[in-house]
Amino acid sequence: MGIFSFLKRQRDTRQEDPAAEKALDEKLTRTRSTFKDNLLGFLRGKKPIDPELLEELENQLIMADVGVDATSRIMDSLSKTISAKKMTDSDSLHGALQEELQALLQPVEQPLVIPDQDTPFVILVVGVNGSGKTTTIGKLAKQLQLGGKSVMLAAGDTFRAAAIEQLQTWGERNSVPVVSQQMGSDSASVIFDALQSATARNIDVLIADTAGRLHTQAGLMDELKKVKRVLAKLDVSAPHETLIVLDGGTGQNALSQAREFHAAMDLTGLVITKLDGTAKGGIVFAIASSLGIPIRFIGVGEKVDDLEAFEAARFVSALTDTGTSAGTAGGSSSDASGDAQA
Ligand SMILES: Nc1nc2c(ncn2[C@@H]2O[C@H](COP(=O)(O)OP(=O)(O)OP(=O)(O)O)[C@@H](O)[C@H]2O)c(=O)[nH]1
Ligand SMILES: [Mg+2]
Repeated sequence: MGIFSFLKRQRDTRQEDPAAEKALDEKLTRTRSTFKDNLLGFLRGKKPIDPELLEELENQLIMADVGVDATSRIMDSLSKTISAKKMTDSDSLHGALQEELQALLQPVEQPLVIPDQDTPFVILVVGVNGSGKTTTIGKLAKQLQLGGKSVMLAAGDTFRAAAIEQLQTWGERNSVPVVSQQMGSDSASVIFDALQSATARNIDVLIADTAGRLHTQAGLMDELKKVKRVLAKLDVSAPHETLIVLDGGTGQNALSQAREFHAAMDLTGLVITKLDGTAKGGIVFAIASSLGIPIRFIGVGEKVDDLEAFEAARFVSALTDTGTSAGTAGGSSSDASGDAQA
């Protein structure tokens, strides 16, 4: 993409979507207040920047779930900015911190772009129990359709009848076909059939649900690897996206889940859900810093529209803007595109 279209898109998003920006802000309210009150509250007032203050900031970042790795990166960079800009009081740290947070997230802001191709683009959705996989699939199906794509769902969670029904309900809600077999059937075979059917019907995107599992359950992880192998028999490039759905409320646990699933499945994207809840929000930074896997979307509620393409600047300002700060996070570079599903 050329610099002009980049700048144009940036401008379009900023100018035309204040309502969307406000909505994200509101949905993240609880996460936002946890993050802000605990982390940023103590920066208020003109305290001198001294080693104690920096140590306290470091502690606050760790307590906000940002993690040791990301925290040390942020603190190193912040220290350099403090000396370069000769900053002296804590008020001025707010904007500098916003910039650091955004810089950390920018590399993982890589929207999911579905290319035009002759065969279905296959998205395999994985993760632990209850992280929000099936709900995210329902939301994503709607977004993709709005982006002009035809969608089919595969009920690859064959463990529980309720799981199949849940996906069927999302299918009905969005008027998209759902391929399923009865409970207890082989997950890989359901997804294989679905890809055959999607190919025959010229479907643009096939999204496959899978049962929640722990990375420690070796048999179940093998089952996921089998899904990949079986898909490759029909299309060597499938799945085109292996998406893990992580519950943002589970803190550092989400990070280790992502790491383990990545080792087994070569993840290509992440969705972090439940950021409308009491999640501390910092986990997003920890994951970005430690794994570098693109964050495609964030989940900010249970409704069909509560899925947002991940945008670093918007996320940081939603989390940290105080309304009075001169922080710059909302205004600098962001490939804030509306084509998450273009
Ligand atoms: N508040 C909130 N709730 C969510 C979000 N995403 C999913 N949920 C809820 O989390 C619960 C679990 O969601 P599911 O989509 O069933 O999770 P799953 O990963 O498919 O679960 P299993 O199939 O059991 O592994 C449901 O009650 C969802 O409504 C979100 O972004 N915010
Ligand atoms: Mg499910």
